[in-house]
Amino acid sequence: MALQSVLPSTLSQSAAIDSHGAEWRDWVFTNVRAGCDHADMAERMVAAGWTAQMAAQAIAFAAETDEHPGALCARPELPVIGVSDIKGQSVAVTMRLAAPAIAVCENVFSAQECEQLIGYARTRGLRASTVVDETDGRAVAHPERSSTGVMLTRAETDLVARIEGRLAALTSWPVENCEGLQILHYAPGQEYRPHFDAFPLGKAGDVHRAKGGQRVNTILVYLRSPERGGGTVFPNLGLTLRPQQGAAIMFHNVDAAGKRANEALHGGEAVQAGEKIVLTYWQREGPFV
Ligand code: PD2
Ligand code: ZN
Repeated sequence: MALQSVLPSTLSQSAAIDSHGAEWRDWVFTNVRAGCDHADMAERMVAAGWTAQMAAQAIAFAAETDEHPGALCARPELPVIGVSDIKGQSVAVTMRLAAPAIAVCENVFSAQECEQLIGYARTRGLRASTVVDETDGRAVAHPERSSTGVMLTRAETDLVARIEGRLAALTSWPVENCEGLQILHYAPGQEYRPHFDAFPLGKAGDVHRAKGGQRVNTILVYLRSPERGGGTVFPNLGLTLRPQQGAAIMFHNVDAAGKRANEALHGGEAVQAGEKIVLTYWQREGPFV
């Protein structure tokens, strides 16, 4: 009996992504990670000679796997130990970890800037915080996150634009690749249990990664320190950092291959006395629109 030409339809997804060579494999991974529309990608691939089925399999594989062999994921370069002038502010980097990259920076904001941001956030109104549902990607209220907060838009005021410009200068990462500043308030008993800021790969994260790709780096700046509790914890590193007004901690959420870093699991411990107000800033792989 003659052999039937069934090879393309029976190739596994991982074979499909390798079927047109390394350059195409990297192209598929890079565009999926950057949040490009899958239908647009498939159209481009078919125009270049892929079958629609192979293109769909290759795209599905890149979207579902944690691995991106051989490709590097761009991440902000965190500052080195020492004191530097960052747009007129004398910032001291007092702690650095190599992997995942973590930096603690003091005096990123002045006390006056912290209070001005708090005042502005209050005029905007604080609402119950949400989390990204790991199965369908929706933003939902969750007992693991009991703070209230507000999300600002980029350059919403002169102060906000100045702050964004300073965080960009500190990490050499463009403001265009960043979400708006988020300001969170924690009263006694409120917390944010350990979680990842990087979006899940695959379907649940698609809608979020479609706008600018992965959250490659997180910056937290403490605007008001609680009297007790409220530390930022990294359970997989056995590390807890104390909130200190005007200080920032920043950390990579993904490794060099774009895979979610287990060590980047982090949380905000329950405040025991006083109030904690913190600013969160997420830096994406590409332009965030
Ligand atoms: O508010 C915090 O301490 C905190 C800790 C961990 C906030 C976030 N993550 C966040 O907003 O992702
Ligand atoms: Zn977080």
